[in-house]
Amino acid sequence: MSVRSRHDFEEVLALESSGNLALFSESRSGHVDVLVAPGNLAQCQNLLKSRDLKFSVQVEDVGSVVSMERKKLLNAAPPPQGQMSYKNYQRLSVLHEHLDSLETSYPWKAKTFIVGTSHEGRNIKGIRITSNVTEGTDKPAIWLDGGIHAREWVSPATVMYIIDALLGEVEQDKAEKMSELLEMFQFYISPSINPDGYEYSHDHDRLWRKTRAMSGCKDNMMNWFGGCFYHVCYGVDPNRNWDVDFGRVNAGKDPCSQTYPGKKPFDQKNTKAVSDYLGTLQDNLVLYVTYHSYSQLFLTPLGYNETAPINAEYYKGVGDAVVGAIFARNGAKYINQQSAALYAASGDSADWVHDKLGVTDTYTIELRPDENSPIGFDLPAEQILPTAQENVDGLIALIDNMELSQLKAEDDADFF
Ligand code: 0X9
Ligand code: ZN
Repeated sequence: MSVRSRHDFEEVLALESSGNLALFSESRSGHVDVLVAPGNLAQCQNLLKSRDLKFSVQVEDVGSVVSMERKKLLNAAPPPQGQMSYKNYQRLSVLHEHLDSLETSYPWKAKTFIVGTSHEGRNIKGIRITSNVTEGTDKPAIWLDGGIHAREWVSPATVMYIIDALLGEVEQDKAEKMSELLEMFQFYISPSINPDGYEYSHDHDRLWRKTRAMSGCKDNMMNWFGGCFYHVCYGVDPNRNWDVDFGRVNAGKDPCSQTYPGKKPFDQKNTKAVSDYLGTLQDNLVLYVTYHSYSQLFLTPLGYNETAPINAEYYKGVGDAVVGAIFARNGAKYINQQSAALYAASGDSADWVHDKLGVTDTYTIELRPDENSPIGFDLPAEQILPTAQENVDGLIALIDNMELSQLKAEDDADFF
């Protein structure tokens, strides 16, 4: 559906709030995808026409596409215990067991850690990778995370592949480069930082985005007995829940909304745990990258404010190097732009690390498919591998071109 103005978008949000449709993607270059239940179709079409909102049908029956994927997944055997496969999307237990097995295989390079636990008690697991992981070190730290949005399945898969690449399980022709990176940096990587949502999107609702804690009453309406007038809402948008410009823009007021930021910053166990952990790394942290899908974008600071930052030229240079490297791998075109140019949104993780931890290099990457894809979150499993591969190359280009590497190159030049 086309959204030509903020006003159009407000109309769509109002239709979401009245239960006529569900927002399916955020608004991207003048359009937004919405999901309409069969029973609401006629009424919804009339409402859109009466508001002069232009629309077309992208997918007639989303349910059948999702259930076909589900059937395929149920038929596919999971990889043997401890192993990973990129032929299919994997459950949380497969990701976690693979991290454990990597720690066993590479005891001098890899050590798992627990960031914290989720509302439903699942571990938020991570792996620290560096050349001398058994010793304490003051090396600059790089944090990568995936899966903050539940339905963006290619994100945890890509982050797992990056872990495998750093350790030489895949991309073996890059062994020399990887050992250079592990000499210079310590990587902290957590592939699934919204584990309740991720599992829920596998078991119950493929298109679930948020966390899973009870978040309030529909339209904030309570009844006389202290219950909800309409119904209870679940989940908070974990990428609106960070303590930066909280709740100001692109953050739903209704607890049932897809972008509901929560009652207050960090009231979700997962965002609290991840931000606390990041805080402990502050002195060393030089790069933060969070992987989302979809639209094929490399998003640079800031995301809550469209004003260009003073170092816009620097971000342009880094981003161009990244999208160039991504393109060179498999020919996929990603766009390099300021995060708020997609849409301004308050309370996201990259902005918090940027503003509150004072890290210059904080980026959000929107993985495949491109923005015109009809069911963007449901990227066909055959595309997991190329997506992951191009993002190994993208990450290397990012590290090679970021401020710290440039400073180091200058130091080395002075030295000789
Ligand atoms: O809306 C989001 O949180 C991200 N897009 S997604 O479709 N994966 O949900 C984009 C975050 C970029 N940040 C800002 N624009 N602030
Ligand atoms: Zn996302």
